[in-house]
Amino acid sequence: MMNTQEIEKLVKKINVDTAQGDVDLRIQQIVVRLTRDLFQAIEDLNISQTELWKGLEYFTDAGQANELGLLAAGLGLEHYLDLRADEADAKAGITGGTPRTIEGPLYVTGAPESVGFTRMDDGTESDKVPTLFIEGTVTDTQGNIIKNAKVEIWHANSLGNYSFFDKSQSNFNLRRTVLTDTTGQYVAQTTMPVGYGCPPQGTTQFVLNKLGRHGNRPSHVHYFVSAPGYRKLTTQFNIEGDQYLWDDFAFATREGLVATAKDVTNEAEIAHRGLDKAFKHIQFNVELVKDTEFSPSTEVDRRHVNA
Ligand code: MBD
Ligand code: FE
Repeated sequence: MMNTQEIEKLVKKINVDTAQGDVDLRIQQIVVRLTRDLFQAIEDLNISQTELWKGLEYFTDAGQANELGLLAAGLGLEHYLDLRADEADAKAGITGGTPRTIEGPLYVTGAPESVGFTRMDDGTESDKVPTLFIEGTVTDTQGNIIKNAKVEIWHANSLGNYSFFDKSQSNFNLRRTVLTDTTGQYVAQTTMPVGYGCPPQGTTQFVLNKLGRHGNRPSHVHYFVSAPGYRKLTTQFNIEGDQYLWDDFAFATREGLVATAKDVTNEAEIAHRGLDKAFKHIQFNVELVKDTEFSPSTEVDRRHVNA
């Protein structure tokens, strides 16, 4: 058994005293801290050799399955980073605007772009699930409209799957970029998403099972919203009525981000949309906060697939 001081000394001996070439001091700081905390956890919990190797093998498998982003969502790491960002904003005196919530692991760059209106679905599910119209404005926190704001939207299909990751879907199905029109509005015609569930045989669900947890998300739609001079917003709305709304395995549902899908059955409104059956409608307005030189950055450098 080693005490904390001995562990501290050992870790320093291994990764600090041995340095010869250029040192990235930030990486050194993080590696020293994380190995120290790991050694300490091995002491405190008496983690066995087998347990240690199983843990490393787990990360190998999770990485090969490209599930580390999913694991970060499921273990609440991503939500925790949101809470920290909220705290940093509060300290900087930033209030108002649409709340942030996690990006999740399934964004893809390069989606088709249009102005004002976009049709997101490829039509293959039109008979299976209701059509959904999502409409909203992008404004500042004073309610002034923001023209030409970039609204990136992505969501799952009727099986809870996302295009690109689900190779059975067409390219960029349910992924679009729409710029707000001269009145600050955007309209997206799509199909009702169904909540995502972690692959049942996957590495993330494996660990969730050990914790007695499910791996389900409520039905939701993701957004990145940006405009010059404003802070970039990463958010989602989660849809009222889903059994997982407040039991999300990724903890993304937040007050202010719950949307109601209203049934529209009025014949004139159906005809006005060029449809022949009832559809669902969600209003999701976005408020962006002005950027200043004192605001904490909302840019996150994160690897994305460019499909
Ligand atoms: C998702 O669709 C999602 O949004 C998150 C956070 C994790 C897994 C799948
Ligand atoms: Fe999602």
